[in-house]
Amino acid sequence: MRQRRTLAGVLTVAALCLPGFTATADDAGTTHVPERQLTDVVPAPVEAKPDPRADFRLSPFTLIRTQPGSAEAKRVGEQLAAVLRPATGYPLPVAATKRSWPSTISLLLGKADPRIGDEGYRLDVARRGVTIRANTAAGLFAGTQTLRQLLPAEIEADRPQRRTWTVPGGKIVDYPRFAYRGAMLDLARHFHTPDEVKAYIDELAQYKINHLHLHLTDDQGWRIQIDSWPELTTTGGGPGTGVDGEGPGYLTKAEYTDLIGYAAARHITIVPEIDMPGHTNAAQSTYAELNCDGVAPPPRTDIEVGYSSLCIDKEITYTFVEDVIREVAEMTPGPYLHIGGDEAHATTEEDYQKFMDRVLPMVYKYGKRPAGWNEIAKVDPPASAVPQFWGTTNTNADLAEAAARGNQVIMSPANKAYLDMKYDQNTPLGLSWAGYTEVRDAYDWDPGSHVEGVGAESVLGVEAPLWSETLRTLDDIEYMAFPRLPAIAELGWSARASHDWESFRERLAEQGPRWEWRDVDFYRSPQVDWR
Ligand code: IFG
Repeated sequence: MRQRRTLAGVLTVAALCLPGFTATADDAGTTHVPERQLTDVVPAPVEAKPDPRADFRLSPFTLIRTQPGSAEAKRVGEQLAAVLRPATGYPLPVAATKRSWPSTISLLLGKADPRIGDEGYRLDVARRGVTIRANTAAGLFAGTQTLRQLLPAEIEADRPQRRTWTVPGGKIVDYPRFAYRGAMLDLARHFHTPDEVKAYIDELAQYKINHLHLHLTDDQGWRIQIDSWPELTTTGGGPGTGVDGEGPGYLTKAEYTDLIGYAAARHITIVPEIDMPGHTNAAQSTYAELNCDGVAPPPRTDIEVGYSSLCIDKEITYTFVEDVIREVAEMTPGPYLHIGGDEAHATTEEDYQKFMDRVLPMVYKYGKRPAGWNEIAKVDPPASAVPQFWGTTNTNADLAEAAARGNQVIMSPANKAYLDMKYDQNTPLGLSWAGYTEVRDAYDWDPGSHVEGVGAESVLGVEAPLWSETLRTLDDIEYMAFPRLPAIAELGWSARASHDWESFRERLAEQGPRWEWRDVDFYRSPQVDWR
């Protein structure tokens, strides 16, 4: 219906453009009800107190103000401006200044609620402006992800949209339940390019994921350049490598380092995985000397597992492993180095123990904290090693004993968190060995009590692995990851007390239009009433 252009209407529009004037009542005088509610955020914030009288409206005069003297805070401000400028068409200048102006988004460090720790934040939305306070830039960055979700979905457009940009008024205090909130991408079965990985990182950051585990080596392909063993990538990552021979592909050291920086700017730590002593056919088909009989097996492009093993009794095996660990550690600023350890069915228990007894100390020697799939729990690893649970049961004696010894566990149960599991029998991509996993399966479990004998105090966090046997493109990654990755992200971040499927599925439905604006090729699960 065409609005009558009354004088009052014109005056209201003019007033709206005045800096700092944020009408919460339209010309009919009713309270302006924003499309977004303060609680419409994934992951669910710890505390959210709406105040409908305090809606903030972004305007062409809005300034983004950051903590003076903090380059990191300034970067968060610039990143926020880069997100908000395209769809609003507003200049949104970023300034490091103590002065507060009408219509300001302030990103400030310190004097926030002591509960928020290193990654939490406090978000205050008022008519005159928005303030995000945190103890670190990571906390400010988390707060800006929440602010982004509080704006209408059109904010995700890449060109100006003619509409008002209202943020619902109120206060949020928010901080994560678990320190480690991860996703894993398998680059070995199918190589995904640095640009595809960066696009995935952009999506992960919006759900407060803070670790990306890269599965860099396996039977089908070796995907990380190692100077001391150069054939690993030129052959092991060369033409014809990967499932169905889809290769070539590997990360040069420069590309790996660039990915590290790209992730770090979004407060995501890269966790590299060199899988051993099993899942090693790419290395062994490249270097014959790595085989007990000195004969290189043929390259493999099928998806069988458990048939390969490094030669446990040959010294060159440990020279190889140490060279690889050293070079990967040197280019990885993050604290973790994942050594795999899964499905070593071609390695005897005794040899597995022998191998791990020699290799785990190498990880520490090069300054890293070892992680490994939960099979490493059986070798009685150092208490700081991190077993990653990928089982489909709720019991695992070795894991419970490791937890009792003080090991912290990453929870990735394959029948809940494996994003390569089909949604149902009609899903064109993915596998189904752990069963079908719909959105509710990914959401309705508790990492803090999932495995008997592994209580919340023994859980470092959660991770959603995406194995790439059946994936080829970024669309494939997005189809399998969305909408289940946000479910795992909420389990990692939100308070257990707020865990509620009905609330989550409502909030997830609000994410749909945002994914559409961003061309995220998500699965429209029948369990969600998509907008
Ligand atoms: N298990 C294997 C992966 C991958 C996966 C596919 C682990 C730890 C099945 N190991 O998961 O290499 O093939 O769902």
